Amino acid sequence: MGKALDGVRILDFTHVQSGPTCTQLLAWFGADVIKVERAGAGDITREQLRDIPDVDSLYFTMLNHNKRSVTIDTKNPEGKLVLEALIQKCDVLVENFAPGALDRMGFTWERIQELNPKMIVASVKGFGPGPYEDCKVYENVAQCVGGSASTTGFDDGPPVVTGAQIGDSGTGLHLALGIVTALYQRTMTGRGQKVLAAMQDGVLNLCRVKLRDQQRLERTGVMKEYPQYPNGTFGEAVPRAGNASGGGQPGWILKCKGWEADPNAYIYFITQAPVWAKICNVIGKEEWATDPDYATPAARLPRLKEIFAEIERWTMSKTKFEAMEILNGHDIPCGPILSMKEIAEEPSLRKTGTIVEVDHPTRGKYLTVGNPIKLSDSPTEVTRSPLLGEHTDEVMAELGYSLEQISALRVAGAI
Ligand code: CAO
Repeated sequence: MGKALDGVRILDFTHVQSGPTCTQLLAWFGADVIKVERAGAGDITREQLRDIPDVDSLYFTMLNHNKRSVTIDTKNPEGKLVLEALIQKCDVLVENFAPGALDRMGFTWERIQELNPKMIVASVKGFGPGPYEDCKVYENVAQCVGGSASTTGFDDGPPVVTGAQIGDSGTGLHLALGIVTALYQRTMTGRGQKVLAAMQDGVLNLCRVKLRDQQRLERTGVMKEYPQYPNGTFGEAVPRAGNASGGGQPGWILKCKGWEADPNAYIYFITQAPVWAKICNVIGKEEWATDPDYATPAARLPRLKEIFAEIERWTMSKTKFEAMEILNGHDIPCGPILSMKEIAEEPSLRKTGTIVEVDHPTRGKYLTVGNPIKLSDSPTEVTRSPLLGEHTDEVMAELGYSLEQISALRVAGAI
């Protein structure tokens, strides 16, 4: 079966996490992703957080599947010529260098346009145009400047970053959407364009509901679904809401059987209004279904702490999986807190290709997260990440270089 992006060639100038997640997705959709790396070193993540000496780290292998790797010194004059040849041959250049690095290399937007007017140039940067546009940015910086950290954690503690890589992988996802959109527009205009996904913007987009709450707070001074209500105080900015739900159906994380020993013996419980009577039945508080103090969502809001404490008395008598089964039997939305160990071992995730075992020539077998987006006409086969420079000769030959030219460029240190 063909792939959605068959025939699309990506010059992948990305490193670390944000850019590589984007080009990995494009590779999974069928694009030919040619990762350009620095000879001898490569993407810095190849050697970061290594668990096996001298072997590409899981950090690298899990972000660079289905790509080819070529090593080019893009600061070497002859290396620049090779890069020019690649620019002429590819449809999209994706990069997430520090601001200005591509220009300093000599590959400005204007120069790239001269070489290939159809080229789409897609970039991840920390910030969009403005006072911070020249700053380097990593994941947690993005979470802090995008509104996530100030709204995550508990009210009596400091801001907290989340384990979900919303700054890096989240922005990579935004960039991938920008790229396929630009490719679609190009089918009509015939022209390339610049695509920018700033990490601050990407995180803020994912924190959209918190900007909603900022405006609600300014208008009403209080947000009744927040744990600060009714006894705490609200300041000028959206406070940290602990484990409260970000939507209109109050929720909280509750202990389950075994919580004393197991840090993940918890369940997320949502007191969804349409199933309130069923919740009351399950936890043995049938009278709450009709008691005016508990029967309506509005009446429950000032009593959420008491209500969740009562529900927790019930969840503590069940394991998280028992609770999940019973509650779902009544259509009550909930979710066990799954550890990474449990997720890695979950057979249904293996079956759908969301968790995949991959074989690597120097590392052996390892687990990875496969393509989370499933296309019925473009199935994903996850293949291993490339070794550093593994495809240099192959790609050079495709660009029209002879064996002698390739040897000469290697001697010159260009590749
Ligand atoms: N040949 C020769 N030189 C190369 C090369 C190659 N193949 N590939 C890269 N380089 C050079 C670049 O030209 C740059 O040189 P100059 O500084 O002289 O212009 C240099 O390598 C380093 O690039 P960098 O500044 O991007 O790398 P860094 O490690 O200092 O910074 C990072 C890393 C991530 C902070 C920065 O790239 C950045 O802010 N990127 C944008 C935001 C982003 O994506 N952040 C997410 C990172 S994941 O948490």
